[in-house]
Amino acid sequence: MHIRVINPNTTVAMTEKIELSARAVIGPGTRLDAVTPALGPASIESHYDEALSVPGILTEVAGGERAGVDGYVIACFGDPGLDAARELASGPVIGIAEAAMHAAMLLGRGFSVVTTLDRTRGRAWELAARYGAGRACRGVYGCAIPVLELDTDPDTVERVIAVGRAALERDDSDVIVLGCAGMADLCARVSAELGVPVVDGVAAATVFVQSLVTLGLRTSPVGEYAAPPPKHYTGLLAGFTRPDLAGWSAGPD
Ligand code: 5HY
Repeated sequence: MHIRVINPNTTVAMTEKIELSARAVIGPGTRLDAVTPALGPASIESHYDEALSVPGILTEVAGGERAGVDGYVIACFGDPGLDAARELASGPVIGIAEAAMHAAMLLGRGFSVVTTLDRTRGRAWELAARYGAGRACRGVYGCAIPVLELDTDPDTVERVIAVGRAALERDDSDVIVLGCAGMADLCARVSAELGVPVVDGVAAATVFVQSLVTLGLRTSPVGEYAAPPPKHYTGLLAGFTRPDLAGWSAGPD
């Protein structure tokens, strides 16, 4: 089985951290590649960033289809491009927010999300509602650390623990969801300090994709996630013209 984990931002150091988290949970027969798109934002902290991350994600899915990849993880807590990726991919595609929220709902009565910047909280609530976790999600909190400073800010882990502890108290929740792929390496430490399950969406999504592939299940090819109708794209996106018209081997690369 071959799983591709896509870091939707273009920061290689973050992809390396994401890869460590995913590699720690794959089975013996699973091949994993963690990829950094050649185009996109250095980090994703706004709707603008998220929108501009999607062509890079779809390029990595297209490349994965040529390479025979069986399933994909979108390793950004906004789950950018998830629906479009599902239309292109022949195997399952799971976003880390989706996976983390579903895992959290299996582990407790209510969860709280600890993310990076306050401005991304709206997106987390939107996804919680979309994934049927609107009631289980009891709070979303930023820790005022930009994505690319998670590794450099000496207070990061203490800050995440403090915000997590306050969230558990305030929300009367019993599970913490880490709201950024860049927090994957903090999971064990935060859980040990808070004494509750702490969910890293990268690991959860990787295991869920592996399970679906093992079950022989994939995204439904009919209806909403059927392959997109062939048409021409112009300008910067000319290379995204679907295979039916341009011959897939010439697709986005
Ligand atoms: C992430 N941004 O997981 C999100 C987290 C966030 O570049 N990778 C990013 O802050 O929304």
